[in-house]
Amino acid sequence: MLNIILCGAPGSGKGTQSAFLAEQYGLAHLSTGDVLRAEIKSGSELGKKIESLISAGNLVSDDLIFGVIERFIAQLPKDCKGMIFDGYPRTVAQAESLTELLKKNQMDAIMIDLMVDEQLLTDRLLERGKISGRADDNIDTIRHRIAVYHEQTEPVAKYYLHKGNYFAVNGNHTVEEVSLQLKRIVELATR
Ligand code: B4P
Repeated sequence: MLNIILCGAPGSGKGTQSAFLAEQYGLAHLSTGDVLRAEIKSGSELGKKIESLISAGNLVSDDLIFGVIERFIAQLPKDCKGMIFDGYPRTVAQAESLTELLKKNQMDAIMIDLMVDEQLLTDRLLERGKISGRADDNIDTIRHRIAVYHEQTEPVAKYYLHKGNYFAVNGNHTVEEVSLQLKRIVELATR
C-alpha cells in the first residue's frame, strides 16, 4: 500500500498536488481542510466552532482531527491502493497518533514536505482569496497561519526526518514541475 503524507505551509500546494497524486496512483485522498470546511457548510454547532478557529488562522484540536482520520481509515474499500493525507498531520501529537494508527493497521507512510518561499505563499493565497471566498485567505489571517505553521507544523518535518521516511520537494516551481518532482520521489521511495 502506498501511503503519502503531504505537508507544507499554507498555500504550498498540498491540495493541488494531492489531487495529482491521488489521480496518478489511484489513492484515496483525505484533505482534513476539506472535511472541516464541509462541517462548517453543514451549519452544525461543531461547524460553528471550527469556523471561528479557521477564520482566525488557528488549527482545530488534535482530538477532533483524530476522529476524522479514524473514520476515514475505517471506511476504506478492501482493494484500496493507498492513501494520501493532505494537510495532516499538522502537529507532532497528530503525527504520533497517525504512526500508532497506521501501525495498528500494519501500514506505514512516506512524508513529503513542500518547501515554498514565504512571499510566494502569501501571493498564492491572496490570489486564491480573489475567487475562493475562504475566510482565511486574507493578509492578516495568512500571516498568522504562516506563524502557526512555523510554531506547530514545522516540528512535524523533524519528526519524520528522525523516523527516516522524509522527503523534501522544492515547491516554488510551476504546478507541473512540482508534480514531476513528486512523481520521481514516489518512484524512488517505492522501488
Ligand atoms: P488546508 O485546507 O489544508 O489548506 P491550505 O494550507 O490553505 O492550502 P494548500 O497547501 O492545500 O494550498 P493549495 O493547493 O490550495 O487548511 C485550511 C485550514 O484548515 C488550516 O489553516 C487549519 O485551520 C485547518 N486544518 C486543516 N487540517 C488540519 C489539521 N490536520 N489539524 C488542525 N487544523 C487543520 O494552493 C494554494 C493556491 O496556490 C491555489 O490557488 C493553487 O492554485 C495555487 N498553487 C498551488 N501550487 C502552485 C504552483 N506550483 N504555482 C503557482 N500556484 C500554485
